[in-house]
Amino acid sequence: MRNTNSIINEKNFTKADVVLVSAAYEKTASSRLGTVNGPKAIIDCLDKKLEFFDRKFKKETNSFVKISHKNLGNLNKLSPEGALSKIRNACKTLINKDKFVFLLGGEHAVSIGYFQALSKKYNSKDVTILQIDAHCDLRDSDADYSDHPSNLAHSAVMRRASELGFPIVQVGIRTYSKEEYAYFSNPKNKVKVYQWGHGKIPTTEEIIRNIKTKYLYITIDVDGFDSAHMPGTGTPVQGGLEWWYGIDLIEKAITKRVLVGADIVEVSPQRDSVLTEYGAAQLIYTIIANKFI
Ligand SMILES: [Mn+2]
Repeated sequence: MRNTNSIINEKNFTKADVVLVSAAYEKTASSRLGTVNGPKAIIDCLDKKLEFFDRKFKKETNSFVKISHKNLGNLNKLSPEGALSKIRNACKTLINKDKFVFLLGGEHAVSIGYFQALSKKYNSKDVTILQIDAHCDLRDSDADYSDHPSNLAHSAVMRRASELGFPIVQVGIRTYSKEEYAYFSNPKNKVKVYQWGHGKIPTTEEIIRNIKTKYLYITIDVDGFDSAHMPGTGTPVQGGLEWWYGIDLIEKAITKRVLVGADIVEVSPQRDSVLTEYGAAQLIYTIIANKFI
């Protein structure tokens, strides 16, 4: 049934163009908690609070894209392996039906499940992951700071992606460990890092030129953006992407490459500010508009 009063306008997944998959999962977060509440806060904003009209395309995106929502429930009750297998299976089923899956976290670890599903449908070497993030997330595990080390930790998510064979382009990076530095400095690993606060900020065109594949996946850790825009997140770092720079980068990337999947993670709703969930919802709606226009 269509509901034109909401951006989430299609109840039936099988009829949808886009399926938003909520993955409320937070097991390995390293400082402030709360990302388990991210998906619901984002969905609430998408449901009733955003303007439908896209001022770039002069159209209401929800009048020509069918958008559905699948909630995987509270994944914190499961083991990390169990939670990731649930995410992987949900993504796999939907992408095999040619649905565009937009995964909502949760901590960044949720993306591993999606990457695993994606690597079964595409040759990973043909899909560049464009990562907006303050952190590289290239650790082999979180053993250097956790009492319960895991190689499925949020700080290891891009290392797992790299091992699956995906080329990676990281944007907004402003902190990393010695181990991560060694990993991305090795050209064999195919990780291109654009740092903020360390030399000149690149043009968006330069970043797009370094996406060498036809296919593109976008993973947005909201802490990649400046904390003025995205204050509600688990591991904030000052001085991130300016809002319109981020939008320009995303829009250009989708125009020049074929977007096959996306996720947005690490939204940790704050008591006194709804800025982060509004921003995340707007990014999702903008990505869908640019993909389906
Ligand atoms: Mn991060």
